This record gives sequence, C-alpha cells and structure tokens, in this order.
Amino acid sequence: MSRLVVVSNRVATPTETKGSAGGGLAVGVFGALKDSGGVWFGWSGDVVTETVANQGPKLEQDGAVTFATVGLSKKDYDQYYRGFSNAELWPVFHYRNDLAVYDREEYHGYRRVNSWLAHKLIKLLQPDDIIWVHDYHLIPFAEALRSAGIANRIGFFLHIPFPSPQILLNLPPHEELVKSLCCYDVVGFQTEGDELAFHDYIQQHAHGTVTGNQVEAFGRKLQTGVYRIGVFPHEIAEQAERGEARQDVMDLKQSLEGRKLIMSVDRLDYSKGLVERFKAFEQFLEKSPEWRGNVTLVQIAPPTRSDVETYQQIRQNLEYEAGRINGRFSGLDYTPIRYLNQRYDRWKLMSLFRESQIGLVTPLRDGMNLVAKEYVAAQNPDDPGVLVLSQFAGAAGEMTGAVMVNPHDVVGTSDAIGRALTMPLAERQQRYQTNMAALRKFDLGAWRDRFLTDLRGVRKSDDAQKRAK
Ligand code: GDG
Repeated sequence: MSRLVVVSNRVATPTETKGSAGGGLAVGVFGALKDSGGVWFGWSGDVVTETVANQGPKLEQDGAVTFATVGLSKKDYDQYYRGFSNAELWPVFHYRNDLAVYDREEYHGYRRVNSWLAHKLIKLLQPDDIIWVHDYHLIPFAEALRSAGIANRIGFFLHIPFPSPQILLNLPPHEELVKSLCCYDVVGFQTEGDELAFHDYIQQHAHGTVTGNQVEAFGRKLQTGVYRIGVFPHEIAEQAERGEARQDVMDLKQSLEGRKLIMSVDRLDYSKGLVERFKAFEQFLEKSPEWRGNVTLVQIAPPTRSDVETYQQIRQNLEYEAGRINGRFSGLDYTPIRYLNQRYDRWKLMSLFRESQIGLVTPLRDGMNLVAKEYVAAQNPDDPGVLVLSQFAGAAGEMTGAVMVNPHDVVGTSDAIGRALTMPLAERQQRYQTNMAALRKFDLGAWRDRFLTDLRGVRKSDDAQKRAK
C-alpha cells in the first residue's frame, strides 16, 4: 500500500493522537497513517521569526509516522491564518458575508503561504504517496504542488459548509478558489447540500460539466463525494462511563442538588449560535416559572481566534447575555447559566454529557458538528438524555432521533427544551437507538476509509503538470 501524507493547517501532537488526550479526529487520522506509514505535515501552531520558519520542517518520528511541522512568521500568520482564512473564508463559508473582511493583501498572503508550505512538503514526498489535504486554509495547496510538477494523487476534504453560489460570489477571488479546488483528484464534502452547491457553481459560473460525481472544469477532471465525518462511539462511551466515578464529575453532580442539567460545548464562535441559545433558555425560564431553580445550563466555550475582531465581539456579547439572564433568574443558591470560558479534558466533557438530560447543540451553520455525535455516544442506554439539534448542522442529516430546531426561532427552541425535559423514558430510548444506529454506520473509521479508498482508486495524474497550466 502506498504511503499516506496528511496535510492540515494544524498538526496534532503525538500525544493528541493517543486516545483520551486529544480529539477523536486526531486519533482517527493517525490510525490511517499508522496503517500505511506516512507523514502528517502542517503548521506547528507557533509564530516564529522568518529565519526560524525557513529552517523547518521539524521532524518527529512515532513508529511509521513522521510528524513534520513548520512555524509561521508573524506576517504569514496575520495574512494566511488570522486574515484570509478566518476573517474572510470562515464567515463567507458559514453564510456570514456581513462579518467577512476582504483584504487583497491577505489573499495574496494566503496563496503565498500555501505555495511556501507546498514547497516545504515536496522535499518529503515519494512518488507513490497519496496526499490528503484538509480544510479551507489549504484550498490552493494542490495547485501549488501541481505547478511544481507533482503528479501524486491528491484529495481534499472540506470540514466546513460549501456555500451556495449566490453567497460564494460575494468573495472577490471566488473563481480562482474554485479553480484551485479543481486541481485535486477527489474533493470531499460533509453533506449532499455542500456537494450540490459546488456542482451548481461549476455548472452555472465555471462553464463546467457535472456527470454524477465526475466534474470537468477549468480544463481539469476530478471527482467529488460526500463523506460524513463521525466519531468512534465505543471510545466515547468508555470515557463517559469511566469519568462518572471521578471526583470532578461527582462534585458537579452534588452542586446541582438534584437539578436537571443541560449541556452545551462549543468553540467560542459566532457560527455556533450561542447568543440565540442563551435567549432561548431565557425564554424557557420566562414561560415556565416551575422550572426556575430546577434546571441549569452549563455552557463550555473555550475561546478561539481571539485576535480576530468578530471573535472579541461575540465574547463580549455572550458575557453580557449570560450576566443579564443570570441577573434576572438567579437565586441565592441558583445560577441558571454556568458559562465557562475554558477548555476541559475530553473525558470530563463526555462524562458531563452522560450526566445531563439535554445536549443543546444549536449552531446557525455547521459543516457537521461532532459535539452532537459525541453527546449521543456518551449517553447511558438505560436512561439516555435528549439531543436538541439545529437543522443547520450537517449532523441533522443523520441524527434523525434528535428534537430538531431552527436556532433563529427562540420560542421554538424554548419549546423544544421543555419537551426534552419532560420526555418519557421510552421515547428517549427510541430516539437514542435511532441516533446510535446512524453513529455506528457513519463512524470515524468509515469516513476515513471511504475517502481514502476513493482517493486510492483514482488514476495517478500523469498529466498533472499539463493540467495545471
Ligand atoms: C470543524 C467544523 C466539523 C470543544 N471544546 C472542548 C473540546 N471540544 C471538542 C469537541 C469536538 C471538537 O472540539 C469540536 O468539533 P465540532 O465538530 O463541534 O466543531 P468545529 O471545531 O467547528 O470543527 C465542524 C468538524 O470540523 C469536523 O469535521 O464537524 O462542522 O466546523 O470534538 O468535543 N475538547 C476538549 N475540551 C474542550 O473544552 N477536550
């Protein structure tokens, strides 16, 4: 089997790939690398001087897997990561053109860094390697490799939504970006809707053709596919169960004094619908006085991208909303919203999910949303909690046992909270079983293996050099 080379903006540390320390995704991708041997390449997460950046990559060996990381200079970080990736691509791809800030210099920086990274990788490549590139930071990566004559099979998986053409057209370099995507051999999306949006763009705006999953545009041929990312439900259930008896979790249980628990966990991001969620919980307490003092919402929201202005604003908004709502409904021994702005160990999150009666997952737009799946996997089958899920999360396509909400509808979400809190055991179990069946079918291993099988199945791009011109 040919070697696998994974390229992602951030590379997991070897520790994060080992079970409970890291996220499921790191473990899943590492599993594939271990099987075929290979390289995981990307940014280390460090901002360094230009001289140091140019010395990389730093190599770390773990069995058959090499972790290869580079630092970024301050200018590259600002333009490629903070700027074009997170202040332009992220909002537009999440249908938030109102929050997007386009800066031509940052866009040029984004392309320059992609090309610089590609040239760093070339030195580590072998002719038969298959290359799997992840996410929106790296759209032009294959184009840079192709221009340097690399003919290996290269696949791309987009973890976030692909916006409909009417939204994408707002992004000034939309055509260059889609053209860059066409330099991959396989482009994978989270849902059918995302794939369809890409096909629509190809047909309506790129004079291309789409036949089934075969795309021809900009003089190139590629295939697309839908690969729903999942979790390893077993691993999560074990973590959740083991954590139940640990002190921190017992302390939380005790502090709830028999109150019902609603759990939410999200990176602090405007796409996750946190303000709308707080308002729905407020509406619920307003309409249902009998629940005041009897239910607590724990919102864990570790900060991310805090040097992007819109992220500073969302943080301020949320602090204000949590304070306002708590001011309205708190008692001497009761705080309705516990808003925790920090990162917790994974096992702790899974155990808290298991202790709770509701998993409230209400993004305004989300590629998939793994928290929704983790919540279900962590439940006790004999007495499962209820997933209340936004219809705009990719996960809504499979988690059909969830109570579905439109997160913009504050009253509707508030009603769903009430319904979930009083749902009879038999219905909770039946919904849990429906969700678990989907989780088992589309687990993380299936996602990874299906993508890699498709990528290994395409013909090597003998004419890659020619096609890139
Ligand atoms: C992108 C797409 C897509 C969160 N807080 C803590 C913590 N987490 C973990 C969760 C979960 C992960 O981070 C978040 O994954 P999501 O899928 O919910 O969301 P994004 O970060 O936006 O991910 C998304 C995903 O890529 C995969 O393709 O589903 O749509 O936006 O695993 O549990 N983990 C720990 N402490 C925390 O405080 N340990």
